[in-house]
Amino acid sequence: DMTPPVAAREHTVESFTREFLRELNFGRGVDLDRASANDKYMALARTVRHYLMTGWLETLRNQYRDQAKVVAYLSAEFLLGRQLDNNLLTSNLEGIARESLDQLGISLDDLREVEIEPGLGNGGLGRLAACFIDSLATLDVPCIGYGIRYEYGIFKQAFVDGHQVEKPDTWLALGSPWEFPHPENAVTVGFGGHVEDVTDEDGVKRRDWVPASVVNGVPYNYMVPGYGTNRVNTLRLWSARAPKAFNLQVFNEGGYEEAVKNQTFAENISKVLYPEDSTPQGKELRLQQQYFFVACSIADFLCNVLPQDFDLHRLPDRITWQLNDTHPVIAVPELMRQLVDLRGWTWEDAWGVTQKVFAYTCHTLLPEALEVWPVDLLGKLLPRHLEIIYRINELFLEELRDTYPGDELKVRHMSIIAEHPVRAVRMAHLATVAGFKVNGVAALHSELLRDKVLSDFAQLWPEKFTNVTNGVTPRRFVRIANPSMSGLVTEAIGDGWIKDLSQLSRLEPLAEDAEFRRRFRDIKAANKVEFARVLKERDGIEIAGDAMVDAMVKRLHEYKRQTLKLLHIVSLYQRIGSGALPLESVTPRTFVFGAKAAPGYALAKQIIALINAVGSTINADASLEGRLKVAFPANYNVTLAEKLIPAADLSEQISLAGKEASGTGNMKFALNGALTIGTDDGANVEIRELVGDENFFLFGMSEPEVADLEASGYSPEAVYASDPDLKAAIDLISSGAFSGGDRTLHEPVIAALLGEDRFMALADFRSYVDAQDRVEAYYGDFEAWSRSAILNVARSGFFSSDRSMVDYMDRIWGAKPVKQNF
Ligand code: 26V
Repeated sequence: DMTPPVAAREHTVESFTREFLRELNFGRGVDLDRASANDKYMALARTVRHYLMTGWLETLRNQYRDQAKVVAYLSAEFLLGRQLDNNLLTSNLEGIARESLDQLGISLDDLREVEIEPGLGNGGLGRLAACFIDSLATLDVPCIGYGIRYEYGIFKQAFVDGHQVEKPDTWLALGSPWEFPHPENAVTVGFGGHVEDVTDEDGVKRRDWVPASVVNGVPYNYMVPGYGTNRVNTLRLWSARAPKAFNLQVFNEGGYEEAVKNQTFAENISKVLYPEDSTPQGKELRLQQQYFFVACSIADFLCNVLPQDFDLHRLPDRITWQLNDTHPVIAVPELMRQLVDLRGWTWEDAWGVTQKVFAYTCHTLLPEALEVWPVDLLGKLLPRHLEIIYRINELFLEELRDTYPGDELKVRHMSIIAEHPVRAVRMAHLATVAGFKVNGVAALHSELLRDKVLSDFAQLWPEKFTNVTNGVTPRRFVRIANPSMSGLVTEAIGDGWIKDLSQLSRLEPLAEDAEFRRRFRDIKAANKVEFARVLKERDGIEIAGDAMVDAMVKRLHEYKRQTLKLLHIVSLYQRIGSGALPLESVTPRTFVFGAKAAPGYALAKQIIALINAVGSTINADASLEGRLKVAFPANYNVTLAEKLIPAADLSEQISLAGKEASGTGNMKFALNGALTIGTDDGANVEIRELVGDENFFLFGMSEPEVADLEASGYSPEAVYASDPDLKAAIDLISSGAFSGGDRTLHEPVIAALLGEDRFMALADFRSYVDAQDRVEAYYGDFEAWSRSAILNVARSGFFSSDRSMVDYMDRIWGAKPVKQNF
């Protein structure tokens, strides 16, 4: 009998209480009166997990029986956020759990605060992966997420004198109740060594990789429950271990130190998430991580997920490997090795299958973010894979020379191997050659990929290129994060929107209903009070409960232009101080920043220090009467996002046009009734198209205008000299007004702006400040603002990740939902 102790529909307070106490007593070994908050949280998590178990087992059983086509989402990052709320929602237990705990004198809300979020991602790319697996489960699509169980996730950010300091993220310290380790299913992965020619019994010659060391990958399974369905998919994260057998052998040779060294080598691999976002550092350990999780995942799928007797020639009917950026692209030569070296397939057969199972999503446009691996490094770590890549390239270049005879320049440009500055593998080219589809993450981004970044490839294979605009899960980012607004929406249009976000359009007429607008405003106001409470408790930051909340939250990067936001704030401050702007005319505003800088990105860290310096000066200036505040809570993460976004009035999406691939924060804000001030970039383009010009504050150059200005020669100095407000703002910073008179402290930031200003913040300053004036004027008309806010919600249903997943199914995967009976 496979039925777990708790049946799926046994949803009573009594049974819940029984399960909870059983977990507390037998699982934790404590009595209720002695239990710590962590004990109670752990017991609660285990209890909720039991209720999801029936669905998980049934999903696995059905998949084993039906062998439906599976999507394997290969991603080095899954930025999951807290699990308890989502799992309470999908198991339909929130009310029952609350009541049960109430009866025991425990507050559910207190226990929710105990959970430490798994921060296994940097930002947009990792969070997108988490939204996608949520949507696939909800849509009843068979999916396995494959990734890395980092022992330390994204660093914990602290500020010391306004400067970022990184601390280790010890998310596993108090135990991790959601994971299921399976050491008995460990997979072995090789590294280093050399390649030999061997001839097997039948006289067939093969290349044989003899690794110098091996590492075990232990799978940790996580439930990925769908909403409103019995399906529970699996996220499988790999943790690296030293294999016992290997150690023993070295021990026997008396090499204790060697043995321990190998242990360290192995366990370092999944030790820590690389905190670089968009500038790959080319570190050996990172390549080890990439190969480690990819090799584990492919072996797992071929040997454990597929039936023993499965004919791998039919692999394309069973799986698509979706490559989340180039991080997992080493999967391509790994699958070739599996088929050619380990199973004796011909190159042609293996390549035929390989070309039908991989699809590649590109998430960037910045040239410096495109991964390349020097062949020295790759060849040392993965000698056989390098040979396979060379062979793939050789055949590809032959094809190119046939198509474009005599055009060696084109051949050189398109080659998988770059020759300068060092010989290196261009992972995006490898992904594009091997993948049957290549997609960008928003309409503009996909267009630019096709016409600029990968234009040669798009010319050769136009049908390979497609777009799938990103989306976000409405469960976490609306239903859970914004329960009050969700209640209002459900009251108005029913709860179908949670699974079919396009239904939000039915709210449109209510934008004209004064009573509805009032209730909508009241909810926003209450969310602000709640956000203010959280900031006070979490960070000791005090903000007004009723000021406009103007939010810019995203990784710190020059292209995202936090400096442009800062120049606006400084300019306001300067104009108020000089008397040019009467204080009474300024709308009370809280400028909220959230941003981590990559630890090695010096300028980004200086920008953080400058934001904090401006913030402390403004916040301490009594002459402002508290009208302007800067709140920069440290360690912005998914948990804080869920509090901030429902409270926001204004969403800052101000990247230089043509640089932000999509953005997903922009979607979350719009769905929670914030208006966007933004450039014509990434998914902003589509947001504005859908919500309408009247409900969006557009500013700045368009992408073609940026290209023109770049071509004609951009001079930030000239812009500085010609705009008195801009000049005054920059001069105020240079004067040391925010650094106790020190004129050198913030000089590097100013020098970057006045020198190259790579992302043209100065060029867009005037247009940005003018748009902010329009924001101020519009905000004063609170009925008009509320109408626009409601229309933002009503018209943003497109940005559900459920819709993104349907697009992936239609345009890329050919996978279909498989409904399960309840
Ligand atoms: C990430 C990393 C992380 C580790 C070190 C090396 C390395 C190299 C490149 C990258 C690329 C990061 C790309 C990325 O995160 N793109 C973001 O993807 C979001 C989801 O599609 C999208 O909304 C953002 O606009 C885009 O910047």
